Amino acid sequence: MVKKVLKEFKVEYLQVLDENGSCDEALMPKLSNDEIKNLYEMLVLTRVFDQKAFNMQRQGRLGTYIQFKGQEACQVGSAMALEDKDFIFPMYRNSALLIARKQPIVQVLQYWSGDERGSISPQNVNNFPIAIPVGTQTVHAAGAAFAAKLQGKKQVSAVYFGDGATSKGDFHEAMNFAGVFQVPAVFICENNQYAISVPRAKQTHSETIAQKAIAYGIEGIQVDGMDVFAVYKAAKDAVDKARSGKGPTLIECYTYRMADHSTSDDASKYRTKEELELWAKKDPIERLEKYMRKKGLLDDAYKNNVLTKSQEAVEKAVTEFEKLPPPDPKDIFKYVFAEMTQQQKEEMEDIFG
Ligand SMILES: Cc1ncc(C[n+]2csc(CCOP(=O)(O)OP(=O)(O)O)c2C)c(N)n1
Repeated sequence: MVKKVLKEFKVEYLQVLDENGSCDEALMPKLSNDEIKNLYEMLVLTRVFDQKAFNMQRQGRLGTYIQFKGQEACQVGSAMALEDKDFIFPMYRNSALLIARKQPIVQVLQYWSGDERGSISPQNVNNFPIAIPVGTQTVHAAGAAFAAKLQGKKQVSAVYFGDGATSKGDFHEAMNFAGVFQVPAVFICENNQYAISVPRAKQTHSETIAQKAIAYGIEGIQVDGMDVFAVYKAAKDAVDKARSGKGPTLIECYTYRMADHSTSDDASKYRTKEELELWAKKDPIERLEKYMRKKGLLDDAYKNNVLTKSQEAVEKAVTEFEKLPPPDPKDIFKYVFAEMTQQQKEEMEDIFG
């Protein structure tokens, strides 16, 4: 009997910056001091936004809101690796990604108040609307990437999803399609350890999410998702690879949701304070601050200035948002399909005359 040894299901793990802010210089991606500062400023801005949006929901000034606290580096780091012309396919936890991709904060607030106008992408930036159904955006991204390939356009599709989404059929179909047709797509899984209350260990028996790529003949890598340099490096490599026609990549960002699943959840019912404290030590912003302080890129004055400026920018957007006229309720019918069905037209007529 001939025994064949299959390649081990192992994938690379990448960390550049550790919890103490010490950097592995050999792995450090090429970033200027200004680019490092831009990353830091975006991390702070998005965290300030997240807290403000949460507070507004509690005050009844915003609809259901999904926090991303803890996951900023996954979204900000990967956004920086993309060009404006590239496509992003965000999920509900991606407000930080949208802000980093030039979606005005006013519009992100509009989205979370149920105003469809919040989903309109700025000119010259290809931001798709947020997907609420888990995993559906993965197939959209594979399709858009295929279209770009057929049209000979050097555009990359980046799609974002959680660990839970990797149990969906959509994920399988998208990964399979992307592998077969070698489309220019980057699959970014923010493995935040939970799908609402379902812990990752009950979600999949795979040791890593990244290794799922092997089954589709795609390259997979696991990165420290609390390390903005590691995320940026893996994303940049994957985006460059996709753009040069060398196919898709799956990046698993190993991270943690430091907030509840949503404003309708209470995570203390299914995870411990100790666990949260353990992950808080890995905080992406504090880690980068430590590094920047050592490098002479950050002092207290700069840090306070970044915080104040971020608060001002968010407050300005909130004021603007709250002055906007409410959306037309007919929009509920108008944007489900490209054109309204007869039934929708009748329902709209019944309600609004
Ligand atoms: C198709 C579909 N099924 C179920 C839900 C309900 N639901 C909302 S969020 C969620 C968990 C998703 O977890 P994960 O993919 O890990 O992303 P995370 O929320 O942790 O970022 C579920 C099951 C949904 N939105 N869509």
